[in-house]
Amino acid sequence: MDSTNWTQLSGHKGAFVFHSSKILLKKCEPDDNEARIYKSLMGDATMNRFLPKLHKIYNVKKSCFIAIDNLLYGFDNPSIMDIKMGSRTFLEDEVSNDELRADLYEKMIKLDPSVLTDEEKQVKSINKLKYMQLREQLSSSSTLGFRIEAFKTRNLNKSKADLSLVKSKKHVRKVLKKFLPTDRDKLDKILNRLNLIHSSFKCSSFFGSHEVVGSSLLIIYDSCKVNIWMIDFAKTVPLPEGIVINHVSPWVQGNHEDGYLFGLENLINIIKEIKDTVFSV
Ligand code: I3P
Repeated sequence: MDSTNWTQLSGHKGAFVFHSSKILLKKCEPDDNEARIYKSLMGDATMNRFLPKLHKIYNVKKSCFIAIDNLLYGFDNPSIMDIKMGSRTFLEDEVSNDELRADLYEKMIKLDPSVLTDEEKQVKSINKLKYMQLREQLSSSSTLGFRIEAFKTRNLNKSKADLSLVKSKKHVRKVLKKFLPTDRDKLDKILNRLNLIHSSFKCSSFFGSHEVVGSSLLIIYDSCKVNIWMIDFAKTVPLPEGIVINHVSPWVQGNHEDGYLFGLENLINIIKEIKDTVFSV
């Protein structure tokens, strides 16, 4: 594999540099938090099998890069789906950021102008918290605890712009069905791996002490293989002292709940339903 047949489905443009066919360099933004999280998780024997391997951390001038496994290596023209986990996609710190942004207003106008207030329309800008909360409410993040960010198969290529309004369970099921493999063995492998991530996450001391925001599950399969990885930890942060979360309960300001396991349980159930309908006869 070379950089011409590598695919970045979503996330910040330019965040990746092709290092070799097996290794990618990812720029950690806005600070080196993601590098620290990868480093801790690599030492966690229950969780490290679900992440791309971290090879090295580079600090270049004021930027930090991580050299991680290219998850697409070894797949032949794979189908890929990025699922953003959790019912909350912003950090509690971001709640107090009231900077008004015209770029986010422009993105929201394209998505659904009816959700903007007259005042916001007048100033043609909104703050990031409002934008992120609207994205959660317009998609399935708020109700199901995950949203499909993007996917590609041999015949279909759906970007964030196509999927931002996929909200109801029925709609999510329909989109997942378009993406998922149709053979029983691969569907079973997907369900087994998701269940394993769920049980390991639930028992992990790392995830018992961190909130996980804006992280994704990446499902990849081709005609021979299927696998799922946890990626994107820029907004995975230690919980403040004295705070305990279950990753299932709804968020209210100050409780730090992220809804990761709530989303994972819903995802597993929907894929089970799809499998049951496909193989009901
Ligand atoms: C972006 C998405 C990114 C977020 C970015 C948003 O919205 O939520 O995760 O970056 O914020 O604009 P969308 O998916 O609708 O394009 P962070 O995760 O780094 O906050 P940004 O515009 O401040 O980069």
